[in-house]
This record gives sequence, C-alpha cells and structure tokens, in this order.
Amino acid sequence: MQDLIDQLRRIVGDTNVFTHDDPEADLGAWEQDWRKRTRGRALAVVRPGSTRQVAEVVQACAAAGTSIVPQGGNTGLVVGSIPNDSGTQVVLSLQRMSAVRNVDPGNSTITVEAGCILQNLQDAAEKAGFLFPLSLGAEGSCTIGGNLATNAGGTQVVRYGNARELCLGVEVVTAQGEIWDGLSGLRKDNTGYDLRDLFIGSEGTLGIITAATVKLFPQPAAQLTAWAPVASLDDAVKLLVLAHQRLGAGLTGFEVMGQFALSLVDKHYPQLRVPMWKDAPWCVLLENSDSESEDHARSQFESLLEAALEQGLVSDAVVAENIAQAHNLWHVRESITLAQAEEGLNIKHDISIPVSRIPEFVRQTDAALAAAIPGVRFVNFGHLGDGNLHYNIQAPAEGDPKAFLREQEEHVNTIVYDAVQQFDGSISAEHGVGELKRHKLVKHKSPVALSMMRAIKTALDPQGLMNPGRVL
Ligand code: FAD
Ligand code: 2HG
Ligand code: ZN
Repeated sequence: MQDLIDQLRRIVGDTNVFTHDDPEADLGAWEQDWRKRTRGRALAVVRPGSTRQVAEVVQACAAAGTSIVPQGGNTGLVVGSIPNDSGTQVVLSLQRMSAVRNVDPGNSTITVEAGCILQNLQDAAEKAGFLFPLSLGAEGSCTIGGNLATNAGGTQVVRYGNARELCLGVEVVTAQGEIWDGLSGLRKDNTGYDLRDLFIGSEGTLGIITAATVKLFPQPAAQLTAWAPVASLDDAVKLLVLAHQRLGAGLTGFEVMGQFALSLVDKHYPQLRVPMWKDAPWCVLLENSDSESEDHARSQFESLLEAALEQGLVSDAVVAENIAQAHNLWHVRESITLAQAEEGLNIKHDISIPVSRIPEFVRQTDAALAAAIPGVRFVNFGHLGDGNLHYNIQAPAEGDPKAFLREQEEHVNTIVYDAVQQFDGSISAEHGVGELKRHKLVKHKSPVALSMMRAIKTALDPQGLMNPGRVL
C-alpha cells in the first residue's frame, strides 16, 4: 500500500494526499457522513487538481486493485461518499477542481469543473446575466459533480427538472482511467446510447465526473413567494392543480411542510419566526417567477390565492412583501433538515408517489406506523409539486433514540417502503441509494431492471473498484 501512496503523492503532490500515518492530518471531514450516522476509515484522501491527475490516480488505484470513493461536498444523505471502515479505500475528493471553464451566452450554457460548489455556479450564472435553477438546502457546500452523481432535485424541479434535465454534457474519467470528453453543449444528439445519462445518478459507481456543461435560463423579472396554511394534504394537492392552471410555467416552487416539522424549526431556530404553523396541520410554500414584472407577478399570485380562498382550499395566506421576507420563508423551509438533526437521530424516507395519491399514502402509512410504534413522530415535508415527500420519522420523545434506531429502523423502513410499492412509488426520489438503501433496492426494483444495472456496472467497472457497496 505504501507504493500506491507514494505514487499518489507523485501524481497530486505531497500536500494533496492525507493519510492516518500523518499525526497532524485530520481525515474526519472526509470520513464522516453528513448525518453523523457512519464513520469510515480511508487508506488515503487524494485531492487531484486536474482531469489528467484524476485519470492518473484512477490508473494507479486500478493497477493496485484499490477501490475509490469519489467525494464532492460530502452532503449526501444516504452514506455514499465516505469510505467503508476497512482502511483500504482511497477517497478521491474533487474539492480542488472548482473552476468555471467557460460561459457560452449564445448557447445558454456554462461549463464547470465537478468540484464547483453549487452556490458558486449559481453566482457565476447570475454574473453572466442568467439563472442556473438547481437549488437545495446544501447549495453552500454541495458540488455540481455530486449533484449530477446523485441526480439531485431540490426546490425548483416543478419548473426546471432534476439535475439530469439541466445537464447537456459531462467529462468523465472511466474506471480504467481513460478520459471521456462528453462535454457537449448540444440539445439534440441521437448518436446511440446516452452515456451522459448513465453517469448521472450513478453515485460514483461507474466513473468520476470531472466537469459538466449545464443549461442556463433567463433570470425572471420578478419572483414572489407565498405561504398558506392548509387543512389537509388533499387541499394542498387541489391548490397545486390550481397553481399550475393559473401560473403555468411561472410556478417554480411548491413545497409542503407538516406541522411537527415546522414546530421543530420554531423550537430550534426561534429567530426565524415560522409563520402560521399553529393554524393548520400543513403549510404550503409557493413561488411564482414572472418574465414580465413584479406587478404582473403579484396580481397573478393574488388572483390565484383569492380563487383558493373562494374554493375553501386555504383560509389565510401571506405573500412576501420584499426579497428579505421571501428569503426568510425559504430559510424556514430549508431549515427543517437541520432542525430535525438538532432534535436527534432520525429515519429518513425520500420517496415519490404519484401526486394524486400522496394524501391517501400519508393517511394509511401514518396509521400503520402509529399502530406499530406508539409515540412515533412524523417529520413530513417535501416537494409536493414533484410528488416527492420526505416522509421522515423521529424517535418517540421518551426513550433512547439510539436504541430506537437500532431496534426499529428496519421495521419502520419495511412499513414505509412496502406502502411506497403499493402506491406505485419510488424508495428514492432525489437523494439516491448509497449504502443505506442498497438492500431495499433489491426488494423494490424489478429483477429485470436490476440485472440490466448489474450488466452495466460489470461492463464499465469490471474490477468493481468504483464506490463498491453503493447502489448495487
Ligand atoms: P457527495 O455527498 O460528496 O457525494 C454524493 C454521491 O455522489 C456519492 O455517492 C459520491 O461518491 C458521488 N460523487 C460525488 N462527486 C462525484 C463526482 N464528481 N463523480 C462521481 N461521483 C461523485 N438532495 C436533493 O436532491 N434535494 C434536496 O433538496 C437536498 N437538500 C439537502 C439539504 C441538506 C441540508 C443536505 C445536507 C443535503 C441535501 N440533499 C438534497 C442531499 C445532497 O446535498 C445532494 O444529494 C447533493 O447533490 C450531494 O452533492 P455533494 O457534492 O455533497 O456530493
Ligand atoms: C430537502 O428537501 C432535502 O430539504 C433534505 O432533500 C430532506 O432532510 C431531508 O430528509
Ligand atoms: Zn428534498
């Protein structure tokens, strides 16, 4: 192993290889998952500075038979970006590869390296007079490479689609250490299998994304945010249909938040002043982006909310008066994950169900869980506009949450995922499979689909060295 480490040092330089042999080095940030559920132990953490260096690192690891865990911002929620505990894996961090390579205004595209932090990509797009719409709570630390590797969703999917829909081309280092320049800015290209789409959502199991060309959009002239309590999820779904009808492509966000989820934000971040959370079991956050003007956006939004009031879908609503108020509403929404972490260990289910069936799914699954585990608490929220619910479970207020997880997690997951299957849903809407859901995938994905996935994995990574133990 020392030979490999010496070789890695020659490729990326001494200061970009970290090992446990160095008493000064703290590998914790690369070895610990964001949710603090699991800590692995790496043979080494390597930070290449160019695609060529990534290719050489992969070649050296392949020759040594050493497996690689690609890592971006390490914000993933399914344990996919940290090493296992064997002390034999190399973490390949894309942190240093963060450059914006090129903006093509005429083509409405931007090309960036994989380690570019999402927020920096959004800022670069804005500076060029465009919008890059991918948006999620972790945007200050996640990377575009990680976003693509997990096909991240976020809060603008209802209008702009997932990371996959936003990507036109990728540059990849294959499991053999070859460089594939697939950085196409083409919107149409039917020359055979879609290799780009194979790597998107592959969670580092097929190769390493080193750069990407993504779509840019016009910046909206005005963006308004509204918040409305609703009496039921059925009403929230009716409000969504109405919002689609009234706002058309202007509807850029439609989030739903359960009362207990908001109570946790209120408890742990009282300075955020969560609005109206005591008034109803659910609150909805809507966003209207308009290409004309703020007046036009406001009058459209007001007429939507009046219609919703008339139809009895909402009893009250606020439209943010200015950008600061709008930011605060979004801040409340984006703080649920952190508030839930503050509250303690929890079980996450990032699921999708046909939108129309979500209310019935929640009624049925809440009842099944409450009957099976008295006192269980539901932290439900998510991207209702995409049929994507974060159907999360917090341990009962009394008792030891660690013991709860140990004793009940599998039981809870079985109840939830069996219900997801019954409702024709997916057990991973946007976070991916990682290590956490791998054993569940075998149960909930069709054998034919799994066998095609395994064939792809074997064809592209015959040695099985790319992020083993994840997804498949
Ligand atoms: P990492 O966590 O480093 O890696 C994730 C996976 O991708 C791993 O399997 C890793 O091996 C692989 N990978 C990373 N970089 C590369 C690369 N260059 N090439 C190949 N494989 C690679 N997700 C959503 O979809 N929607 C949300 O709304 C959302 N909100 C979040 C909010 C918070 C507070 C947090 C902590 C997470 C949230 N996430 C969300 C999950 C996570 O942030 C996203 O999945 C994000 O896309 C991961 O990016 P990353 O750079 O941190 O990737
Ligand atoms: C979000 O939508 C993220 O905020 C995180 O996908 C979801 O914490 C979660 O379960
Ligand atoms: Zn989400």
